[in-house]
Amino acid sequence: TETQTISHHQAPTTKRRNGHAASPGNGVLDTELKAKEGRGAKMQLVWRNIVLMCLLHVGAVYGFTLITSARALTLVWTAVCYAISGLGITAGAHRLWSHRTYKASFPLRVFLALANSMAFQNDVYEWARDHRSHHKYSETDADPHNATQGFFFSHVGWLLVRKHPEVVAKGKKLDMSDLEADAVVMFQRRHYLLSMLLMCFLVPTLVPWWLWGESLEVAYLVPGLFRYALQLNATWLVNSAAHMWGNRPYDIRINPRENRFVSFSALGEGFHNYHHTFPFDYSTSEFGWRLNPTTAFIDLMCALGLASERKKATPEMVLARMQRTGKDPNTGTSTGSKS
Ligand code: ST9
Ligand code: ZN
Ligand code: ZN
Repeated sequence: TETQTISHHQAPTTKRRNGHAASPGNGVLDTELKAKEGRGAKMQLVWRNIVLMCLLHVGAVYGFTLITSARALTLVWTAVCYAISGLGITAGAHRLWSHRTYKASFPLRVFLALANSMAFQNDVYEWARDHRSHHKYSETDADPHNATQGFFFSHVGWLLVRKHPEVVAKGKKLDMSDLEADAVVMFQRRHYLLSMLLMCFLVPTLVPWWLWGESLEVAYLVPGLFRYALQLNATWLVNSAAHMWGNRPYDIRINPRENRFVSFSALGEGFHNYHHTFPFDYSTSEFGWRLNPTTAFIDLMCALGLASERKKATPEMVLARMQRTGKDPNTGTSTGSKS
């Protein structure tokens, strides 16, 4: 069998929400917390995912050591693949399909769906369903990558275990009818396996091999596996690091934070306190193109007539919100530390 049951609270990295380290022997505390958190306290490991994720990262580290033997054009191609697949997540699955922050024409949606398959982060429909759950039920059991369960769980652990029943139960209440009505999204979902294999592995490998005679080994391991793993980790840092480290100028009551390092590696998606406060804003930040190539891309698409109707929080709205929720009511200061 590919799954195994472990006691959730005995996971080595688990820390209590209230700051106490997990103490498996303490029956009273355990029962109390289980009742409070509504957990059956079981997590089911999915061994297939654990093995594949380990193999991917071993391959990616080996790919990293091959960078010095790659042709210059292969390195440029690796960056191009990173940018295209990144936009498939940021401009596509995230800002367009999860949050509807702007409108995209048919050709742009086709490009974004292909770019999204290149990122291999599940199909757009599934990604958006999990992401809407993440915003609506943020940091509860119904949040697929609930950051109160620790760095590892919110980073990658959630992809290695069965989902908490609350994710499925509460997720069923989400309205997904807009995506069900989008032919591009449903086509990508139907043909996901094929489009993912083609875009995430075959195209990145075959282009450098055919066009400039790169070795198949380097072509598969550098723009293929290394680029894929790097981009997965950049994305996951939004769920882990940007829910733990950084300032909270817009809403001090929530955990998501402004993290410049994450913004840089995730094409502009690290302004996470702003984003959770104004999820409808197409720019996910008040600072325009600063550390935010995704916003520049959407603006370019609008200039070309391929996108329209960008939604944006006004400066007045942002200021009013900062004054209302951005400061500690007791000290009157904005802080980056965990409350
Ligand atoms: C990956 C995704 O990496 C990363 C997402 C990150 C999100 C970041 C967001 C941050 C903001 C944006 C920043 C972008 C930055 C980009 C930078 C780029 C440079 N609601 O899942 P199943 C139901 S993927 C409602 O199988 P299990 C539903 O009926 C990596 N219902 O549950 C579903 O059936 P169906 C590669 C829901 O068995 C059924 O339950 N992929 C919901 O517990 C079963 O669902 C992988 O590694 C919901 N939310 O399995 C694969 N969820 O779909 C990982 C579920 O038919 N996934 N239902 O309708 C899996 O193998 C499995 O999902 C599992 C759980 C083992 C994790
Ligand atoms: Zn978040
Ligand atoms: Zn979001």
